[in-house]
Amino acid sequence: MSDPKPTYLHDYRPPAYRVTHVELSFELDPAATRVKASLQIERHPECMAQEALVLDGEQLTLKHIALDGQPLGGGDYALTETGLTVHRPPASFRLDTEVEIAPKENTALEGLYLSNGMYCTQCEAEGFRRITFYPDRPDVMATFSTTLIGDRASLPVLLSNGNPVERGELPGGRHFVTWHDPFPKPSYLFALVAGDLQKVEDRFTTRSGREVTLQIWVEEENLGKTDHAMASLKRAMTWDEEAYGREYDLDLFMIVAVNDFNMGAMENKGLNIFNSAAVLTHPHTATDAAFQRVEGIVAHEYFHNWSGNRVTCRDWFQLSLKEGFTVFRDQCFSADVNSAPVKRIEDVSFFRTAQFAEDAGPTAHPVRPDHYIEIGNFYTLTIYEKGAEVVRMLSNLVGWEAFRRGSDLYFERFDGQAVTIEDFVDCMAEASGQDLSQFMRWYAQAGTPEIDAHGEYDYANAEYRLTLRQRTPATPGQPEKAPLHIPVRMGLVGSKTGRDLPLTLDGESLGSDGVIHLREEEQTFVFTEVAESPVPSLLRGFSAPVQLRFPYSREELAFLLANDSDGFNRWDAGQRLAMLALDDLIAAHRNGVEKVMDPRVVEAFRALMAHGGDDKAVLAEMLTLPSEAYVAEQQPRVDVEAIHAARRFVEQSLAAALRDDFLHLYQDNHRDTPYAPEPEQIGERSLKNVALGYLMAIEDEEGIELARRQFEADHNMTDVRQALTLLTHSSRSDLADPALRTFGEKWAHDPLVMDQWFAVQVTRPQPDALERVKYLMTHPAFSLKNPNKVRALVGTFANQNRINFHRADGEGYRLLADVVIELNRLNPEIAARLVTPLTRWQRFDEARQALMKGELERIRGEKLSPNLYEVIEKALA
Ligand code: B3K
Ligand code: ZN
Repeated sequence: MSDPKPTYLHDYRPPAYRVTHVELSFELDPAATRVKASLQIERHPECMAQEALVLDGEQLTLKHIALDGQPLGGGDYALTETGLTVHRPPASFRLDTEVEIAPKENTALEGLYLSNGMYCTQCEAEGFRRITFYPDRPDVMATFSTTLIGDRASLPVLLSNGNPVERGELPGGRHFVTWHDPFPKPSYLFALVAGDLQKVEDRFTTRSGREVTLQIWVEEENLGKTDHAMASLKRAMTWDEEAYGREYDLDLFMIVAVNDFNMGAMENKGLNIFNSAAVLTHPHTATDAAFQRVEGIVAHEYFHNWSGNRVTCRDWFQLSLKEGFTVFRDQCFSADVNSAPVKRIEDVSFFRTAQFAEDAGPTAHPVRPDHYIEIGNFYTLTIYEKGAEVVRMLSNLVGWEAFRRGSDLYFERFDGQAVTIEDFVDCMAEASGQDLSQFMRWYAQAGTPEIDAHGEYDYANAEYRLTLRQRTPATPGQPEKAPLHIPVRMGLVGSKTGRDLPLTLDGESLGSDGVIHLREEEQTFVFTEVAESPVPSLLRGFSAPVQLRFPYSREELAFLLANDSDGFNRWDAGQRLAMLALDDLIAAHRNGVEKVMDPRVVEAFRALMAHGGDDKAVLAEMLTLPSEAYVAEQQPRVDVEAIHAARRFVEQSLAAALRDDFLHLYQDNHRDTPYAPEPEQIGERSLKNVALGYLMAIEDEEGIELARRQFEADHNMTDVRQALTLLTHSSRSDLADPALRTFGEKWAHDPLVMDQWFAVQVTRPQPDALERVKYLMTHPAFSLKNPNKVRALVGTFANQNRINFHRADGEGYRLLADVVIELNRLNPEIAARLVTPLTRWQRFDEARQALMKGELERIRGEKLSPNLYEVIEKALA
């Protein structure tokens, strides 16, 4: 086969033929499922009569084809590797096809496949073409009627989109159910599930009075793990009515949990399919973080019913239209129902680590890419998270009320249509009366903009002059960048009072917390009537997804950490202060000089613990040092060992200096009240577990005893997992081994808990971690065919155990490449994702660069899937 070819945005043409209605029937069989499709097709009025009908289709065996009931002869159509062409069809007609597919051979988990004996589908983005011949593109929207036929005993439950309209018995112990979905939808939202499942049911009444039945379908042993997802769903339904005026539109909403799934979940109309890890929770099996993740994902998929399903994307270049907007919606939801500052801190800290790295690497792309080889490679942090930051900026620029009007207009104007990012932004411009043309560059330019800021206080004139200079570094294919419209939310904190000073700019009052707009390459903002010399607090709440540099002194950072009225910036000041200390230590390590801890960091931490405010979850974040990955992101060239040693040194120095404070913090926040995934409890647990982490960093005897007791008390998974992690990561095998054994035996039956058992072990800083990964890959609970297992064991090792993955002998790289090569055959989407750490080779020293590139070349020597081909070519370009 020749090299896969890119698809370009500028080549977009509307479809020549539309499908208005689809009738599908499935005779389910693991090796030979029969799919009959009856498509009602119409030629676009502006298309020429000679235009052929081109349908997508992959890995399908055609058994029958007829047009308006007449079987087609060999000269009437042509079959290729990628589809089927019907020559000279009439302007309006019915096309019937019958194909055979083999779900049990499907290890890519795209299209129709089997997971634990249960049939399920994943069609986004281009999986439907592995089910039947179809114009598999999102701008073709049709109503669907689907009949599922299967063995009654082994497949008692048969589900698809919409509402069930008919069911009955068939000869040979089989039965059928027919579903009808009245809402026209693109093929990527099609779904079916068939298996031996049980349901948990609840009800929701929408505010206009529609009674909706809510069902969560799981395997029997998981029946006790659905409460939180159900409660989250109802909260999300209420929230979308209140925040966006959006109601649910069918009588039935179903969620199904499956074990083998490439992503977190999928928003199929009326039938959301979830990775079991994104829906099942129980206090004894899931951590607080997992509870919150489930809540966020349930909400995200539900919100797609409007932002994605009712109004969908014209083509896959517009992916962020639905994903960026929906992530923004789920972030706001989670902020509203939990601690808002913590949600923002968590999101930004993840974003600045992972999305910044993507933007700085060889696969950098804009929020709206202009070409792709494999769209499956574009479900990225840039499309999702940066897309959400762009929508957040829009909402801040126009203000919430205009944003809401713009969103109402968007849903009303485009309901039932497949549209573009311009359509969305135009609604916002129309509703607000603002000119958003420069803002559109955010969608077109890749790379993280950098802002260099500096300020001067003019005592005599009571003026503060703030100069901001923006620059976006070149990214692959985009050497030149134009200036962006960057909203910078800020305050000037009086250095004597510690209070926000009133902001007056060009004679206009901005209040004490205002937004300035950087549009030029360089701009100076002169604030007048500034009564005392200020410390600027810039980019409050991370008001734009940029890297902002300001030459703060450590004293100024400690001052902001103590005084900033913006919770997010207080946290950020602490991170910056810790970063400065880490920088010194990294240099000391490199130069072989003795390491000395900066006493200002110790004092700042002491002050935080003494009076750090009432939000315990925020305090826990403030007491958490930047991760090795984040520190690496801030270095011009990553020095793996120095970063690890420096961070460890800071952690241990803080623990030694503040040992009693950490001990008290632990004791004050340790509870044995029954577990609830509620903000207050979560905050207490976070704080206590951060404190325990410090005590264990110096293997304090009392700390060890607390960790042991916390593990043995077995009160909830958050506490157990943290204790297990700390014991496993300690230098003492007499602590690690018994705990791992107890945990592994106790949970051998629960795949989601075993994933955690894997992750805990492969993040060990000890030098045996790599051998452990290899050993665990032979464990009966591991399987390369299950994406959760691959992520828990190999993904966690490569992304979170930096010191061992980047071993100087290159064994970590070799291991990852071996797994990627195997997955290239089994599951290309997962293979292309997993290889990411190797693509970042430019960031490391020459010896590591050579080793990483060597492994990429070795992968390139294989017969590659388009997914991996695209990533490897970019990485080696
Ligand atoms: N829309 C799905 C993503 C599916 C991607 C598959 N290649 C999940 C989500 O964003 O909600
Ligand atoms: Zn989504």
